[in-house]
Amino acid sequence: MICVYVVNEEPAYIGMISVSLKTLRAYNPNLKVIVYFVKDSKKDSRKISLNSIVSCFSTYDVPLNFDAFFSLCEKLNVEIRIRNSNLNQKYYSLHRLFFKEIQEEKVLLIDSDTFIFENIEHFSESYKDFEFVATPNEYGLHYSVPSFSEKFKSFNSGVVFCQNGIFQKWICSIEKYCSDLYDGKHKLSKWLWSVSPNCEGREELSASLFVNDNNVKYGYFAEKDVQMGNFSSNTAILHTLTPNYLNFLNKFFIRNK
Ligand SMILES: [Mn+2]
Repeated sequence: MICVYVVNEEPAYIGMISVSLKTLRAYNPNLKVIVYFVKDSKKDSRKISLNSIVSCFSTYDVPLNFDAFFSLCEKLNVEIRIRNSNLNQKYYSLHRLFFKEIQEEKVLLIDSDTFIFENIEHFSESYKDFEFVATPNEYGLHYSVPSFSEKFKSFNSGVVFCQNGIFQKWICSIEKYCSDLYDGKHKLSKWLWSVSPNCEGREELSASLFVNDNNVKYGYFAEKDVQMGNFSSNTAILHTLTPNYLNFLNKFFIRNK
């Protein structure tokens, strides 16, 4: 199993991914990790909570630019692949399209707004019966998505384990789903615009649509492995969701430095 991340030139994201990689390496010395560093002049950053995150990092020794980040990756034995973005995209997460190049069979995708607390190499064994594994998404909890069955809880796509060629197929499906949802060409477009400001969450919804439309063998992460948004008990990976990031940074990282 390999771990993959993607980041752009936004200092807040560079800081967040640096913290995530430090925590990952602390418990996973042998895992292969690849980061796609996308040069996009910060074009595709989401415009939330980023300034306060940067000012918090700048008082600590957290990389906020490429040179400092590159040194950290060398130290942590993390491979960086630099790519230039010429995609006509409306959403940061579409930088994930560069993951098309990933050939490995078992892949764990990790967002930058995460903390890792344990060794995670057992994921490939624990989830060997599934092709796509993630945590349930927020709007899967608050709204039922029209056209999904009751028992299908839609996914958050911040931490995703894939195998069986599903990672590549999923990545290749993202762009069309996202642009169709945004442009009103998908049957769920109207619904998503009605429950989510600026049609946000289309990247997560596209993951759920991909799994649902292609009969992918899906599962959900156990709470001991991945938790999202809330931290209720011990877990290997906490996906904070960016607006909550600073609370957890103070709780888990800065305090214990
Ligand atoms: Mn996230």
